[in-house]
Amino acid sequence: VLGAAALGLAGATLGLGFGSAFAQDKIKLRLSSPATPTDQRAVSLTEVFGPAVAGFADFEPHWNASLFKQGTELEAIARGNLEMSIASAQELATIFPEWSIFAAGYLHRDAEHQKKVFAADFMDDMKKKVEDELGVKLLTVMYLGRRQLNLRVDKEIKTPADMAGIKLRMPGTDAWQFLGSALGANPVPIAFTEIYTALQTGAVDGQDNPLPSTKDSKFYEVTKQIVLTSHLVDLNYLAFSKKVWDELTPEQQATVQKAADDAAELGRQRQLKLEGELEQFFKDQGLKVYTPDVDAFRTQVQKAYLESDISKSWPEGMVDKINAL
Ligand code: KDO
Repeated sequence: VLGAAALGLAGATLGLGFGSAFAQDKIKLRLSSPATPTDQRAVSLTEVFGPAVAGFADFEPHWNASLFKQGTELEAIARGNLEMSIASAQELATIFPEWSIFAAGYLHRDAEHQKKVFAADFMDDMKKKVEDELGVKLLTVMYLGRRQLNLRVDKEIKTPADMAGIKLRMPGTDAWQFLGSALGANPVPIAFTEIYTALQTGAVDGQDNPLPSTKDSKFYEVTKQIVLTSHLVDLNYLAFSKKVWDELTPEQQATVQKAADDAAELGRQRQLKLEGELEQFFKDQGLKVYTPDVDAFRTQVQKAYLESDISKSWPEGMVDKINAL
């Protein structure tokens, strides 16, 4: 038998426990996400998170929803079939309705506000419930960006009234569909990976995503205009299996936590930079890019939430606490 000693790989020389000198003893951290590998959240996780945990874990990301379909990842983690995902508040809201508060249009102001909200004391009970009841630990908040309307129709959009009859692709959960209706459109549920074809074939009249995603997934090739509604300052949570977390040593937990925060910060800075640069890119591609009557959109969207059953699931006083941060 060709032992480790024969190869000159005594564990002690590596400063590790004997067994842990071998890759197969590392923890496997599979992440599944519909994000493309060139999305800044993906790039920063690959460049920062993976190397930072490499001493004890193999980070194995699967992009383009190649391991699990969009929206099924949290359940996969809960069942022990997956270790990580880039979860949305809308996905959490399918299980814990109160999370729809973070899916509401015109609530978060910007990337810094998202960070403050995620770190606030009033989040503790909500996070703990997700850990205890779903077995998912939310490590950090990731910035996706300001969602803008991106349409294949020419019609100028000034107010929500102009959205009447527009088939707007939105992701497939109630919280997303509600936002589409609140914007005045007819929302159509379609997975992220199917958007390009849906736009190309005319199955929908438009989609909404932050500018970096619209560039990255080349939606500009099959659309004519971008309407800068900034209707949702969108976020994701880096979700981690609580079972795996509990098996880590305190040092490893600290390493994972720091790696997650560092990756999120780098992704946030890169995404913000791209958002600032991309307007010109789309104009150069021949798209119209303009700002509508944002106050009209904000007023209609906020009113829709406050008058709906959705807001009844929100913890008492939380909107005020969020606004006060
Ligand atoms: C989308 O499906 O439009 C969306 O932007 C929703 C987000 O929550 C996020 O999951 C994102 O897709 C994917 O990561 C792909 O970028």
